[in-house]
Amino acid sequence: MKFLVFLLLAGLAFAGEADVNVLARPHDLWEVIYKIWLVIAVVIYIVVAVPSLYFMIKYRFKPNEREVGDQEHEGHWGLEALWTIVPLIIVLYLATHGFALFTQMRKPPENAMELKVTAFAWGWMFQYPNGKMVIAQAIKDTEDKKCKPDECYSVDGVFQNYAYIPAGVPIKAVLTSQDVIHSFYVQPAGVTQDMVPGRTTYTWFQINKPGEYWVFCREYCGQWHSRMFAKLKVVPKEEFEKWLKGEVASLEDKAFKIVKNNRAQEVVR
Ligand SMILES: [Cu+2]
Repeated sequence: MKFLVFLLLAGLAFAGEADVNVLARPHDLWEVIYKIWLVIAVVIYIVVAVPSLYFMIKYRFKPNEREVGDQEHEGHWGLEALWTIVPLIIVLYLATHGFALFTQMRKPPENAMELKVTAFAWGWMFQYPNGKMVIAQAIKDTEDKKCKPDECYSVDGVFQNYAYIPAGVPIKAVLTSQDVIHSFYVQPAGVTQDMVPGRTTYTWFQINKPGEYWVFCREYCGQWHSRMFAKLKVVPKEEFEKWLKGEVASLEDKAFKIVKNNRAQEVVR
């Protein structure tokens, strides 16, 4: 019993140790659990498959041999106990560890910045704590099926739909949708969360390394689902603050006007 308690605590304690020097969180937690499950799954597979194969060959049907089956052996207590207790321990460990990681993934850190994200067919609206807004939507003629991701989002060769994110700061994304169900996927952080009309859901992530990262819709939502992506521009915190205050020329405003015009045309049509 003590051993079981130790195992449960070990699962919890281990889950708490996350490397903060990773590219993005909570992806690091997924990595940990993926590796552990993979090793355990492979070991179980070998333990089950190799003897099965051996017995299949050794005790295969042969005419006039053991045709009535084995009448002499009646189970083995030691073996029964072994293959009940060992899997039980493994399952308890996986369950506790999995639950501990799940809790971490559902609980945004205290200092998280709140970012409201609203999905629509087919694009995203990002709203920052001070009210600043970025609309990410394919702004080229979307009937041109050949336009590549960067082209669909560019005006005069400049990519427009950047949502700025401070590096190394946890972001709590509060999600909803204007029309149908979409799903918010932050590629490097490995988080996916449904965005449901009339409901608010959330997820959190943190990207530590400045750069450009993709956000995709992961719920098939209609004709241009495949165009539904945005780019996160992760910049150092000071740069982000400047951008947030509008001290950096905002290409997004230009994009917003184009989007508004496009949408107005759509309504007229
Ligand atoms: Cu979508």
